[in-house]
Amino acid sequence: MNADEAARLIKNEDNVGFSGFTHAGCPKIVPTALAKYAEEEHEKGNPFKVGMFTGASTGDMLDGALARAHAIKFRTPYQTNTDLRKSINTGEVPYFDMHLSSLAQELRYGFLGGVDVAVIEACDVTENGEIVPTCGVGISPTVANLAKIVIVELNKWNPKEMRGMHDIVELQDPPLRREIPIYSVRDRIGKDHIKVDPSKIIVVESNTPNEGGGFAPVDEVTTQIGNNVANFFIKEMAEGRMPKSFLPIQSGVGNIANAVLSAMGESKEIPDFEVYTEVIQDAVIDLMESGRIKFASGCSLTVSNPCIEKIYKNLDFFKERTVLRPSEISNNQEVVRRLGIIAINTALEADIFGNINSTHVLGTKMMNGIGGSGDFTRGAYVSVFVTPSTAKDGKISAFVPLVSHEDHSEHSVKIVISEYGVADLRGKSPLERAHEIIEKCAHPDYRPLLREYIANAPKGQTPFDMYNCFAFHKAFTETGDMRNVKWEKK
Ligand code: 0RQ
Repeated sequence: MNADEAARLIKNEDNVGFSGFTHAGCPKIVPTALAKYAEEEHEKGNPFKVGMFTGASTGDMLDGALARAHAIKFRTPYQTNTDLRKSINTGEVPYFDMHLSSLAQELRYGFLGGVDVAVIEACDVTENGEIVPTCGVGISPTVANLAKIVIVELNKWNPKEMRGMHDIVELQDPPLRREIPIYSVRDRIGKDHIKVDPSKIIVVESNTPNEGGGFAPVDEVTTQIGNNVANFFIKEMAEGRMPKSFLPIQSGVGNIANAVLSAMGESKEIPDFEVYTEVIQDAVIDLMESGRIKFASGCSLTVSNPCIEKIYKNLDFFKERTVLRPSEISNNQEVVRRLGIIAINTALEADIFGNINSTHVLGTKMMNGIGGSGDFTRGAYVSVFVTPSTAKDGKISAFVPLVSHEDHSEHSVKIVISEYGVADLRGKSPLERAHEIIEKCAHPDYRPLLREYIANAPKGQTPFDMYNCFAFHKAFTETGDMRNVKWEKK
């Protein structure tokens, strides 16, 4: 079929599962055609909206196009698209933020309604129903199995020789679930394709480039954060808290995470290492080429277009060193805890006790979502959160008396790192943690204010002043700068 015909198989109110993870591996021409179809229906006065299940965020041709067409009934899990974010924050699109590893099983459990149609980008599809994904896997095996119709967007921009890079498996559900037999980053436990009943497959051919943008260049602050992370791990090894052979790394998404990985790769004292993560970003590929990263297991190749073109030109080299898994495996807590993953994720905001807000600006507006950060943080050998000490030219402190939204609690967060230093929260009481974060990580402009908050708060296990815990946020909302904080007297 062509994309327009295939899009018309999707009905108003259907739930649609899409392939991919970030922009990597997402279908493009069928969602674009679906958005056009929705607009045509709206012009005729007909309702047309679909529920959307994805692996993580997607490209603009999917999330962006459907948001602009006002065609989204419901959306889960992670997202990063500007237009979709606007629709969520105006209240137009109901959005359910959840841990990425849980979505596949919750779809199978029936917690989120059925999956009517799956749209899967593939580099190959066979007559007997074998579908080979492209550079992102996400929830594809599950939505392909659950859906009544599977639209395969066969995108020739991706070489079919990618076959062999994936390790596709779906978990058995309780009470029959067994252990996941991954004992090292390199272990493969599944097939090189997704298998579905061929009678439900529709193929749409395409030749459409990826939507992979680049990263912000590394600046002084991100370089310093990266160096602080690398130095922290060097010290951990020297003091015997980290095996000398090192442990596999998970690193989050975005500019800071990319810069942190580069810094770790450049450090001469950190041995060559492996990556067990969800998104494999450009820095991993560069370090693989230089030999610093020996192997990467992930859910997607979330790389810039020049980088994916480089991978496709040298596929044999990268296939030997990379495996792409479904998100329920790449982010699985059982495997994370067994392998002893070092989890490094980025916070939007942290409080002085070590609670982390990864998702909500000023407690209200959704940024991206929790993504896989919770999947890795809770089970990690050591969980690290990194953040610049301030945002918006110093007007926002990343370190506040109380987070305005909580994604990761003080119980899961071990280390916090800014450009100023490293706060080690392990084994410390809330008050000790507060002093550690204020003196090591907060920006010097904000340190006296945070000390004042602690000094004036009621004493107890956790110094918590209900009259002033959001005074920084109030100052920013009223004056545009958290430094203008005024404490409320009681
Ligand atoms: O705004 O874009 O207007 O300049 O937030 O911040 O510093 O560029 O950082 O690109 O690394 O993203 C937490 C969003 C960081 C990301 C977050 C503003 C800041 C800037 C972006 P501008 P940076 P990054 C696996 C792991 C959650 C999920 C996760 C994220 C913009 O890392 O989504 O960890 N993490 N997944 O100015 C208001 C604050 C702010 C603030 C920063 N306190 N208040 N604005 N900003 N701090 C990935 C997957 O699951 C797929």
